[in-house]
Amino acid sequence: MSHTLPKNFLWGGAVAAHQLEGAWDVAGKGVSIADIMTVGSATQPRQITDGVLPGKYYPNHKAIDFYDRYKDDVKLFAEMGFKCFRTSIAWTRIFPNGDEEEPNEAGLQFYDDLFDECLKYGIEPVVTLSHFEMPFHLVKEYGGWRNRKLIDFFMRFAEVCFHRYRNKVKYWMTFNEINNQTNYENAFSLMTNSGIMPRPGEDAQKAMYQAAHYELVASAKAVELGHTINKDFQIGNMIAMCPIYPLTPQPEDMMAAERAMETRYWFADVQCNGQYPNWLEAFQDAHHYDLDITDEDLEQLKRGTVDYIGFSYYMSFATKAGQDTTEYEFNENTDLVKNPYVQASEWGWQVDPVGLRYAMNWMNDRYHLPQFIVENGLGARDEVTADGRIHDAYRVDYLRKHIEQMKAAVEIDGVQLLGYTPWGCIDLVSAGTGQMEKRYGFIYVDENDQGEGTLQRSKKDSFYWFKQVIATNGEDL
Ligand code: P53
Repeated sequence: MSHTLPKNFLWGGAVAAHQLEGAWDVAGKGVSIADIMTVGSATQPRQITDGVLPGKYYPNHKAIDFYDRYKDDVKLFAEMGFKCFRTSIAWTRIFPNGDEEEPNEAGLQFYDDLFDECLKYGIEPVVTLSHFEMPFHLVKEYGGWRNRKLIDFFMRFAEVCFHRYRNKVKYWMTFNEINNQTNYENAFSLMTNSGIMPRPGEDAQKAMYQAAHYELVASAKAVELGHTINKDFQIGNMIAMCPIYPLTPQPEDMMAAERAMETRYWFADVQCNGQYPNWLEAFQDAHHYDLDITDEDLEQLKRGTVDYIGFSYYMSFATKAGQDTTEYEFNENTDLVKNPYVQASEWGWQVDPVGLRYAMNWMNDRYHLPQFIVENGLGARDEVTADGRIHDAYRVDYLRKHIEQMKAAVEIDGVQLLGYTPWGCIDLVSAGTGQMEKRYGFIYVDENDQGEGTLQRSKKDSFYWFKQVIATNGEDL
């Protein structure tokens, strides 16, 4: 067992197209679901509007204008010593409405240029196909992922991307945080994962299970197809990993936490093991859901298991048993409780570095696959001091503690880990709130929640710290 991180460990940073590119209607790009979400705050959810309405502020339209500034930004990533850069391909740059036959060449060219710019510095692109930014047209015309046709539209997009970038991109992921929709009562989760706005009287939980099934079939198809286009492709899933602890050692609490974990992570069971877990089949039968799941689909799931598990890790959750101690049905909207042993951020995210090591071990025991931490970080307010610097010791503290636990998981527990890409390596638009001032970056961007500012980039203290971490392969924290 290695007692250090592997030599070729992929240090880097992570972003998603819609959160930083801007240029939302440039060069043929279509309207995505991110383009119809307004700005919110820690207490005020983002509004999801029916199209782009006049008089509303949509922060993703401009974002940080990475589309025009990517050369300068990639240069800063190179200066930090990045070995890889995780981003997504905006589906609407390639297929503006999602149901076209032919892709948009200008969109394809943009990612060719971006990937070339990364490769010039020896930075390997790590690419998510679908990261909360599907074409809005597919929501309006087809009902989003409620509709089996979405599998074909997604596959057209995936095939074009795999083929076009087959010699530039080796590491891929299919759907970002596919399991966030466990919280099917949350409008944001259902929209970002599945393009679903619940209809009056609709059973949102059932709609979620149907949509997730189609996405899982599409994910498996993409894995299988990708390997025929380039056998060296490494194609992963992407899970939002928030381990769920029992609030007390009371057996019923333990059982509630167990079922909560099953409910939040069965998506990974399907993608890694190639089949639905037994409890879920029983659950869906008990609810008389009668979903459209064919034998052919189930065969497809078996043929498209992933090469690695990509996951985000920000926080842990806790739960306790409710009245129902037979079924233990977990409703993420109502069944989470505060953990008294950890502190939460201003946005209520419970900071728990040990939870990262726990989660890595949990997944390792369950899936026996390499892992890739493709998001981790602290959303916080930063202050530019009189000397023009940003002293973000709190961010360094957060990342250091998580890297320590990550190293323990690798060096002591034997987890195979491909890399570590902290989220929002350059400040960008928050997915959850649409804010700029919930910042994650090593690089500060001068822009506020209303989109005002010069967009100028500056290096925070954490920039120099992370550079040293990479240079010493995680030895000097
Ligand atoms: P923001 C919820 C729980 C965990 C991760 O999130 C989540 C979410 C959705 O908000 O999202 C991931 O920007 C996601 C990124 C996102 C990042 O975490 O809400 O993959 O797109 O920006 C951080 O602070």
